[in-house]
Amino acid sequence: MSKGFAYPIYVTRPLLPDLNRLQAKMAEIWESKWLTNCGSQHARLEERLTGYLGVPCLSLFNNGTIALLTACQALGLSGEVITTPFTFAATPHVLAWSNIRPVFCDIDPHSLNIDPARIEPLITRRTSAIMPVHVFGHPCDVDSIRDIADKHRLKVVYDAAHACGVGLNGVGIGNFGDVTMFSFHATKLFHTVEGGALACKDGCLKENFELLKNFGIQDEDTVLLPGINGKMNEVQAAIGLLVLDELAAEQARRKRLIETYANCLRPVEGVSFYRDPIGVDYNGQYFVVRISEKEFGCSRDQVYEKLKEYNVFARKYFHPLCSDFPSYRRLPSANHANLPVAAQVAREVLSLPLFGELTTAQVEKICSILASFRRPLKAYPPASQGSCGKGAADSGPDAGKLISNL
Ligand code: T4K
Repeated sequence: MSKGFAYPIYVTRPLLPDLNRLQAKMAEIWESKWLTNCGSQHARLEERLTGYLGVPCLSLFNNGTIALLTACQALGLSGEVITTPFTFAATPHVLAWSNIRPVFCDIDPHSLNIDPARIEPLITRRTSAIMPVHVFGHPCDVDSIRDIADKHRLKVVYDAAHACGVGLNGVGIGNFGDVTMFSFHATKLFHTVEGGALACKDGCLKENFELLKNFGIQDEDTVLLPGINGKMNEVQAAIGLLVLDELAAEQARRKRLIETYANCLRPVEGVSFYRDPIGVDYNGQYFVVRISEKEFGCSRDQVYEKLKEYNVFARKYFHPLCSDFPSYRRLPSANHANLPVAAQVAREVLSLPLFGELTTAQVEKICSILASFRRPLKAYPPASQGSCGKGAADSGPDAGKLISNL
């Protein structure tokens, strides 16, 4: 590929701990012959992460999705839960699997998180909770959400899949709401290959998580609850311990790259990005831009396709909106008339490559490739017939099975 990179540049790459250190860890596990069911690696990781996240209680899981499912079960959520359409599929799917109807609420045009001003009109007598997402790791308006939840006696379950290590005015992001879920998937800044956790303030709730993630088994003679298998195994936990050792350095590298992106893209008309307000300690999980077709002269879809020609694999997180999935698009709250901001944002967002191994020079090159696509508007026909690339079509099978009884 002469005009771009000679090798693919993906949106992310996992932080891989030193292989020799991993081998030593594996030898420890092999020696113990203890592979899962909450062994010593699990205990050590839980303790260290509780401190790192600054939360009162933490329970580890085999992935974030099962953790979120367990939170719904433990809190006894039912009926309807108000959430954002601008998230990964797992958020509404967890509700659907819990026989709960997701009610989609529009988002704030800056933070891209659920817009608290739009929540109250969606509350009905069936509403049991709000499930906001700290999307891309940027904190939600936690104070307004708490006020609404208190007023209507609703639970709040935060999906903080992207927000491991984020701080808000010196407080760990896992301290808001009733429960906060973190994802430790390989694509996350901190990871255990696959993994997740639930944070809460209440020791009794943590005990409930522990029971639920182990089939509801209390002891050899007692199975108290219909639980699930949500346990993180010893290999996952050991990898997590090693990744945790290297996290601060990875974050420092990513923060430098974010500054490079910001400096290079700030002057490019039609490209915008969000910076957290003062008081937010950002974790460096993503760098997301919005492409305004009107000002940039080229649509997000065209930019996405063109970047691939240069071996740059950005991602359209999160397009399509979850409310446009076949399983949900017939819900009244999924109507685009109710979600104007989310609908526009989903057409404009693009997650650019961000991981510690990238160099400043590579980021500068990605930015100059992207900026080179900019055209005075007249030079480009509308996106549907554009010369940059084809617009993505929103087609697919009709309403799916799962949602039919919601
Ligand atoms: N809530 C939210 C808001 C979430 O974003 C997620 C997950 C969840 C809940 C659920 O948490 P988990 O149950 O996953 O713990 C990825 C991740 O699989 C997913 O965890 C994540 N969100 C989502 C935003 O991104 P994909 O389908 O984009 O992943 P994939 O396989 O296309 O990977 C993206 C890029 O990462 C690849 O192009 C290259 C790189 N990569 C990926 C993997 C898996 C690697 O370099 N190595 C790897 O091993 O979903």
